[in-house]
Amino acid sequence: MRTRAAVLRDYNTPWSVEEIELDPPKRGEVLVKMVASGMCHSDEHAYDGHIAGLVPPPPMIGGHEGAGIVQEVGEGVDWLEPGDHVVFGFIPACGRCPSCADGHSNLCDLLATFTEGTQALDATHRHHTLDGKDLGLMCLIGTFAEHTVVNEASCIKVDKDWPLDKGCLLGCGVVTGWGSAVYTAEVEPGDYVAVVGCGGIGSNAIQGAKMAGARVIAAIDPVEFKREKAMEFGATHTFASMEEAQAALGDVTWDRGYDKVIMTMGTGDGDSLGEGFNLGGKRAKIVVTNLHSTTEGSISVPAIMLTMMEKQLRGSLFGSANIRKDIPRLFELYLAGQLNLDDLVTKTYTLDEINDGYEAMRNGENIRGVIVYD
Ligand code: CXF
Ligand code: ZN
Repeated sequence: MRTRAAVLRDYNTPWSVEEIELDPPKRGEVLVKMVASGMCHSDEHAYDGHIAGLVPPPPMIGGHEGAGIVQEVGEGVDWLEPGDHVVFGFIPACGRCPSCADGHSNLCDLLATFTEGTQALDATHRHHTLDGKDLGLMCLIGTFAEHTVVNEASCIKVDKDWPLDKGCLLGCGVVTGWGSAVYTAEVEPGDYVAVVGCGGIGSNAIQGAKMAGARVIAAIDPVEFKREKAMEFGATHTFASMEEAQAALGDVTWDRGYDKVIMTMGTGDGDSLGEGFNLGGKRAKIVVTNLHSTTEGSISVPAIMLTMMEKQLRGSLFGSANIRKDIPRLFELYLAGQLNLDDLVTKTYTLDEINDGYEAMRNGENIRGVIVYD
């Protein structure tokens, strides 16, 4: 069939919204008509080449935070049928690999296929340009498309009454941020928490820290609008920079430092991580959720403090969460009024407006831009 998608034709060139050829689903695959897709910063990293080697090279279809309606299922898919509503997990969960079996499906072995962005079944492509070139898929899903074909391992079935234009955010940003606080940082009642970077991930780290009972949540971001939103999501203090936060450690943390520091900047870098590390106190967990460039080879951390203060540096992928447990769970928290998804969506766009959405991200105007399909 023919459909339309936003294709990255080359690094640092605007997303090309074009007709593509889409093959039918094979065994274990599903054809989905997209309803909505969040515009995460990681697609910007794919665009600018910061995570080259981790995601498919151009030409590729972007987007990894989406939800839609099943149109057709391939052979052997017996738990989904046309009409079912699904949210995609940006990391598939095969259920069979050691990580899945061990309860860490966010590290599913299918992650190894991210680099090529081919189908998990047979390492071939279902998406092609009209002149016959294969198109890789961001995170094996490619949600910047009106229709896509994905492996069933990426699908989470949700109730048909639940709003997919908000639920799409659960596929990456919301669970990643919330889980960074709740699971990776293990925020406890009374904790002093710093969240560095208050976009789509950081806003949800703040919500997670609040839900877990943090006493202080310091939101650190240079953009005033994001600091204002952070207060609405549950921050108790705001700072324009880590330097400012460092200067206020005496006032805010009795000079003890933060118990948890969660790094959720647009792009991480070694020096910033060092600054974040220094905000932590004794036994602090410093959580690295934001992506650093794949070419970065060092970080600036005073390693002596790993020993003398027992500080802990922890990485976090998808907030150490589990797509099958946490996507429905957070959707229910939203429906119960306990998690705010509505205010995460600053602006909606059509697929044709995708470059405007990313321009707004670069200008710090959006917490999340969301593409809504017809
Ligand atoms: C990233 C993780 C690395 C691959 C691309 C997606 N996470 C979420 O934004
Ligand atoms: Zn993402």
